[in-house]
Amino acid sequence: MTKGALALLVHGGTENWSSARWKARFDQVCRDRRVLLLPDAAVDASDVHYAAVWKPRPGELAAFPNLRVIFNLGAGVDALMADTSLPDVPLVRVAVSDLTDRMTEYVTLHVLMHHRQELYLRESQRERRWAPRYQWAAGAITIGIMGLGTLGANAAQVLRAIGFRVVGWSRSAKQIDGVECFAGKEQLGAFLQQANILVCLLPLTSDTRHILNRDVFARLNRNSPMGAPVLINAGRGGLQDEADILRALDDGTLGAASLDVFETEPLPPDSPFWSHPKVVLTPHNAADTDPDEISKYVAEQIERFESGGALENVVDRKRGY
Ligand code: NDP
Ligand code: OXD
Repeated sequence: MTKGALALLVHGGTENWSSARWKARFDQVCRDRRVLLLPDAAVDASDVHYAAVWKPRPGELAAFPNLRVIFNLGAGVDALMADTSLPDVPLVRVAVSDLTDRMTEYVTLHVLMHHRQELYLRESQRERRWAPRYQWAAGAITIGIMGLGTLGANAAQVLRAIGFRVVGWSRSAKQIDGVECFAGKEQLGAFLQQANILVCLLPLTSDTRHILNRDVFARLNRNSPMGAPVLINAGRGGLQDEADILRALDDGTLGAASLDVFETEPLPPDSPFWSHPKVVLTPHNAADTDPDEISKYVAEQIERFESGGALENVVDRKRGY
């Protein structure tokens, strides 16, 4: 019996989202299944049982009447959740150590960069100024992590092992060794008032949109040797109020920001973030999904599903993540 086809729809537009590269990897791991790179005129939509997607266009997935599972080729599903015609089949997201480790690298790099006063030191170097400032210990800084899921929990543990104090905030209560955990709207204030560096690893949902706003920045802790608190956002651009970030940087409410994600991506050339002296900007590449790892992850899930096993990392559509 021929196996149901897998449709591949990737619209990332960057090197990592080269559809030819993803197709080659899926062809290798799905040896006895047809992998159809869309848009492809020769596709019979009824043959498609699985879709592996990144940012499909709204309505694109509704074209497949026999779809059984949608695999999002990344961790965040906000783009899919915005598609009102998304077929009502299980939606699986990426949660694998390869991606988690990449994100933890990004978070650790940027936390250390601010903690070790890199912006000041690079400026001193450019100006040929030998002017060391006192360097405090990691234990003097509290990192507040918003989102204690797959990514946030791992970053928390690594930062803890380096010696930072770590507090975290999530929707439901959590227990993580050595990390003081807060949950829900009622405990947001208690969480914020401890954080010197705020790391955001939340999903973008109707509850979290623009959660990184002036009110939140004003409630962060300013009593560490760093003085003004720092924001690091690698979740989604829609989590941040960008006008509020700029105002907070300019009036000193925030001391600096590392931003990997933006409301509009690619970031427009005239955005003030490009040249802001207190902003460390990266082009949404904190944690790439690797075609080798993720094609294997999808192929294994399909095999298990077809043998009657359970899918892993299925999105809760009501929660939106
Ligand atoms: P998870 O679903 O594993 O974790 C999400 C966390 O956020 C959970 O702890 C959840 O709480 C918490 N959360 C969700 N909604 C709320 C809320 N309203 N209030 C408080 N806490 C909330 O996701 P991941 O850790 O795998 O990924 C997080 C996000 O990171 C992705 O959605 C994506 O947007 C982004 N990302 C960015 C990348 C990049 O390169 N920049 C790469 C990969 C991901 P609870 O535990 O109680 O459910
Ligand atoms: C993801 C991303 O969600 O890369 O995986 O942004």
